Amino acid sequence: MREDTIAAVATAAGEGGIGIVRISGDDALDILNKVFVPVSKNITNRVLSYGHIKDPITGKIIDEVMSVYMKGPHSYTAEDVVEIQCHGSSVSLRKILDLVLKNGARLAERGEFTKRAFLNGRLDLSQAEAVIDLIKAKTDKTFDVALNQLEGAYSAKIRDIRADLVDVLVNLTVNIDYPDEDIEEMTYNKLEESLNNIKNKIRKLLSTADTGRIIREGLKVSIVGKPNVGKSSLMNALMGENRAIVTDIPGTTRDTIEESITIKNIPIILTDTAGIHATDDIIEQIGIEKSKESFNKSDLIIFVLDGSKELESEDREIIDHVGDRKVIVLLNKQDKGSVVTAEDIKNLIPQAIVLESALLEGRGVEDLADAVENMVYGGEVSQSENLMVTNVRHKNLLDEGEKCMIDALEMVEFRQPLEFIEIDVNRCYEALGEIIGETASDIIDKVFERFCLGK
Ligand SMILES: Nc1nc2c(ncn2[C@@H]2O[C@H](COP(=O)(O)OP(=O)(O)OP(=O)(O)O)[C@@H](O)[C@H]2O)c(=O)[nH]1
Ligand SMILES: [Mg+2]
Repeated sequence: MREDTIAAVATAAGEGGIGIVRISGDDALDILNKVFVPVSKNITNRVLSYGHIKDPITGKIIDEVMSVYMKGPHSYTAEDVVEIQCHGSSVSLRKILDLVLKNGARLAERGEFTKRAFLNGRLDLSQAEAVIDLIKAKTDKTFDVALNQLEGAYSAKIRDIRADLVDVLVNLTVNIDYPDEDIEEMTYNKLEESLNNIKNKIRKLLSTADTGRIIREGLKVSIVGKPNVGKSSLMNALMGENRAIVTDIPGTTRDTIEESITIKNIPIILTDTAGIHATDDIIEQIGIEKSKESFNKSDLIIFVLDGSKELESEDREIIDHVGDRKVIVLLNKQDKGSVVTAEDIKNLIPQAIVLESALLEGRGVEDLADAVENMVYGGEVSQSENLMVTNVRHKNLLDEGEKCMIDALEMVEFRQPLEFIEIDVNRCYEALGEIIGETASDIIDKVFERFCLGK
């Protein structure tokens, strides 16, 4: 079946040195020939050609451009692709796109170029998803992990586990269908070993999911504490600029301030909050409500205390609120003395990481950055690892696969019939297949809806 030829502006909105209109489909070259007049040579596969975009009806020149034709299947979509590089003005881009649409293309939907690359078998689903992540990456690390996924290392892991599952399935089927034949006897012990092995491989991937999510979406961090302890000073120190107002008047920050920053290559969504305490001031009250909200939504709390003074009831109230959450306690104002000790805090919040600082003198920020890094990469994941589960859809499917293996192992333990075990092994195989798009159907549309136009 002949597919429509699609077109869209592939570069970001706004002004730029150049802008690109991309066309993909069987008519791409025809359309280019209608609207493009090369100055010298004819159009050659994969060679940039200089010339003008000219309306074939009015004869009016629209822009001076470079065009390239990439014959399928060696192109982004695996179809014939044309890219027209014009001046990066929204006027030029709009006019060229209009002309291309008038001459036989239709406007591409979100992610339709990448969807075609997937449907044409050039990318699997997890690779296509990596394209969105690459485009949206804000830190080197996010980019590297996405690139690794695009290059197929991640899919290879999934395929490897699926190959193990196929081995098990084949053995199961043979034993179910020909129980009396003289073939390799599938003992329950052997089955147990294979299933355990698969379960462990899935578990290992899943152990990267927490870090993976943070790498992709950013770590939500809230700076909390009673008024005047140095929360805004910390915000400014971490940002390297005077973003928040700092004064010696308690209650300076009345509204929450949210900023995106990067600490040790980890994307962080940092919120400075209003000092939590009892107040009659209505504006401050609203601010404090927002502080509590941010507190509850964050992945990590940085709880700032004035370490040079005894703990007050306001500090204790916040301590109660912390509960068993992830928290770094910063004993600030060490230049004025250290009255509160790490031990005092540990007795009240056992899971806390306690650090000392004197933000006025710029002391303690580096230790804090190290602590955040350790927390994110803590456990089994290392900074250097670029193979991670960053996608919630993948995580859910891996969770499901793991559960199937646990259920199957339980049945093996109780020597249940092989037919029952096969159902779980099959389901696991399907769940992992959905990650790379091999059994997916309706989910595919959902995935591509998340793309931007022109990609
Ligand atoms: N001596 C000393 N003063 C500090 C230190 N850190 C911050 N301060 C001072 O403490 C005062 C309050 O700092 P902020 O950063 O505004 O405190 P805050 O927690 O944001 O206060 P609110 O917004 O009112 O809740 C300012 O005068 C800071 O200069 C420190 O390490 N030592
Ligand atoms: Mg403040």
